Amino acid sequence: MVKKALITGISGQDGAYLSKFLLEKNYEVYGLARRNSTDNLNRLDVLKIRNKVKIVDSDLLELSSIQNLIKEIKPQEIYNLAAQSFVPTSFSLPLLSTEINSLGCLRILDSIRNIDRDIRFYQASTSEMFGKVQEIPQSEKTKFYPRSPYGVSKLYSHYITINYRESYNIFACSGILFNHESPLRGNEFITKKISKALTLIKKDKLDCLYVGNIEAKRDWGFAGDYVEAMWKMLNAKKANDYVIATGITHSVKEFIDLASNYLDFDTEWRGEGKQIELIDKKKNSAIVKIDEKFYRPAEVDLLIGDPSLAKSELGWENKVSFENLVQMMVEYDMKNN
Ligand code: NAP
Ligand code: F7E
Repeated sequence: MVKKALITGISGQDGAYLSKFLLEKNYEVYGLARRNSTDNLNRLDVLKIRNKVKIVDSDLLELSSIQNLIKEIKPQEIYNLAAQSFVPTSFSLPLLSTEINSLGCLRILDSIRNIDRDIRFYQASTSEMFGKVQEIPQSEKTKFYPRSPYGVSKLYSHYITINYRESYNIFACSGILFNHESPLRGNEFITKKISKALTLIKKDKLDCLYVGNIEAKRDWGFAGDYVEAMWKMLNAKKANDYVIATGITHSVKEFIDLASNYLDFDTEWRGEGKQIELIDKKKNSAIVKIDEKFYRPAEVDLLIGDPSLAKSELGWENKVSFENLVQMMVEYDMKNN
């Protein structure tokens, strides 16, 4: 029997990679997308899968529409990837972010409870729930301390997923994924912002990149590797929650250094604190500067995950290294900008 999967957030980075992964496993893939005034399914074009998935019109804010979709499609698996996922926007739009991220998840879970409790459910949880970290590295047992409305909203969906598993015996998993990136990453996230801007500077189409806190450290992996973990969770013998990470951390500054190296810039950092600048020595001009507007009201300074449970129980391992990830993103942007 061909399995059917419903993916919310199919127009996003992970939605695109997960669709490709499931299609290769011969799933019938349905993607929940909200109506947009412009075409936002271009990631599916890049991966050459747009005409292989079935797009269904809905929104995580609309309960009856979600219920109808589940009744019509009868999926065996639902992957809830839809979210207001940009941390700074969660500070400016905290209520909307919570409506989508917290109650959106509950709307799906409660629909499963009422319609078909055999549907397996994946919730896209996040390392942002660790926030001001209480332990290094962070594992499934580490205490949470979110630092943004986004992190708090995701903590609700994490616990409601566990609650529906324990209360109603639904096969519901929460994947606590650390930052994962790709050439298809949204433009406002720091990795894509760096790779895109530095390639534009290289081509003399931009003078300077403005960023916020370059000392922040993240455990960055490749999105293509991480969607495999989502599928492994839903196809395991027992539902559980897993940290998915590389186990290695790097600062934003290190990301900038590596990306500029790949682009053959000859650079050096000059100055200190918020006055620091990255100088292109050939042109003797700054190509990276700090702009305070990119600092957050509360920062997550350091994330580094311990993925050993995912390795031992799911056989999941990270494949693409940090160095290869940076190279992949820079090469893609060199070709496409
Ligand atoms: P993304 O690129 O920002 O995609 C988010 C998706 O959610 C988009 O398809 C967006 O649709 C959709 N969406 C937003 N609000 C919606 C609503 N009200 N109804 C229906 N769809 C809605 O995010 P991503 O990087 O692929 O991440 C996927 C999920 O994993 C998110 O839940 C994110 O919070 C979580 N996560 C991501 C990371 C990471 O490093 N990437 C790490 C941990 C967890 P539009 O195109 O219409 O905006
Ligand atoms: O920031 C610092 C910023 O926006 C990373 C989402 O997918 O991963 C993502 O959240 C770091 C932060 O990702 C700029 O302060 C400095 O410390 O790329 P980001 P994020 O906030 O870690 C988690 C796991 C998710 O779940 C989220 O959905 O970089 N930073 N300067 C900057 N960040 C941005 N965006 N822009 C800057 O100019």
